[in-house]
Formats: sequence, structure tokens, C-alpha cells
Amino acid sequence: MERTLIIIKPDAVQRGLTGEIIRRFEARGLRIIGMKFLQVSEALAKKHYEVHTDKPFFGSLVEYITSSPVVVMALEGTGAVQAARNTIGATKPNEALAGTIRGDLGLEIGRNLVHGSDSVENGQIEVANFFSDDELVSWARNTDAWIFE
Ligand code: DAT
Ligand code: MG
Repeated sequence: MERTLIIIKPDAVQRGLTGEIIRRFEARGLRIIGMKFLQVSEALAKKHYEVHTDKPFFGSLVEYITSSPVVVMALEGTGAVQAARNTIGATKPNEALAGTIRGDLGLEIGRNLVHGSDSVENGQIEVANFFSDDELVSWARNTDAWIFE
């Protein structure tokens, strides 16, 4: 089963959109296997955004994600990585389609509300960066047979 890491970013938490965002992933059918509330350390932020180290926006990206608490979730499901990306919408909220989290709730790239892993491999890596094995719960939902074929 694929895994993806979701971060409900500081702007979304500050704006009181945590529940609204969790609701959309739950409704999509993705199964929550880990969730916690924390303030991301600078070290963890730099590791998480390592591929962007040389980009001009790296400094502001790290500042943003560490500026205030976040909610992180590990989600599981068939095709979970792409499904979550589609639910999140395009990186630039002003280009994201209506119906997506960014397209419905955001305007600017530096306040784009939510992170989702971009590949199956990165889903595994990012979940492991944020959660220890004993923080992840292996469970079956009574609705699984109505969501997963
Ligand atoms: P995504 O978050 O959609 O996976 P990404 O991995 O390309 O996008 O970039 C990570 C974050 O960095 C993104 O959510 C917002 C910021 N970012 C990306 N490109 C940017 C740019 N050209 N200018 C400013 N911030 C940018
Ligand atoms: Mg990305």
C-alpha cells in the first residue's frame, strides 16, 4: 500500500483550516496511519526540503515551514501519492483548479497550505523523516472494502 506524507502548513493551522483539510483527505478515502502536531525544527525543515537547497526561495521556505506549528499526517491507500497530490492541487494556488485545497483556500505560492509527497519513493522517505515506526498504526477500517477494490 502506498504511503504519502501530508503537512498541514503553518498558514493553514493559523487560519483554522486544519479540520477542513483533514476532512478532504478522509473523504477521499485515504487511511490515516499517523498524525501529530508539532513545530518543525530548522534541521528537519532543511532535510525535508533538501532537493530545494540551491533554489533562491530555500531560505523563505524553511522560515515559513518552521514559523508556527503544523499538523503532519501519514496516509495510506491505493495510489495514495497521486491521489493526495490531486486533492492538494498545483503548487501555485492561483493556478490550482477549483475543488483542490490550494485552489479553494489559497492565493500565493509561499502560503500554499499543504505539502504532499511527490513520488512513491519520497512518500516512504518523508513518512520516515517525520514518524518513528512506533508512531505509525497498522489498522483496517470497517469501510476499507467499500473504498479499496
Ligand atoms: P509542491 O509543494 O507542490 O510539491 P515543490 O516541491 O516544487 O512544490 O516546492 C516546494 C515548495 O517550495 C512549494 O510548496 C512552494 C515553494 N516553491 C516552489 N517553487 C517556488 C518558486 N518558484 N518560488 C517560491 N516558492 C516556491
Ligand atoms: Mg514537492
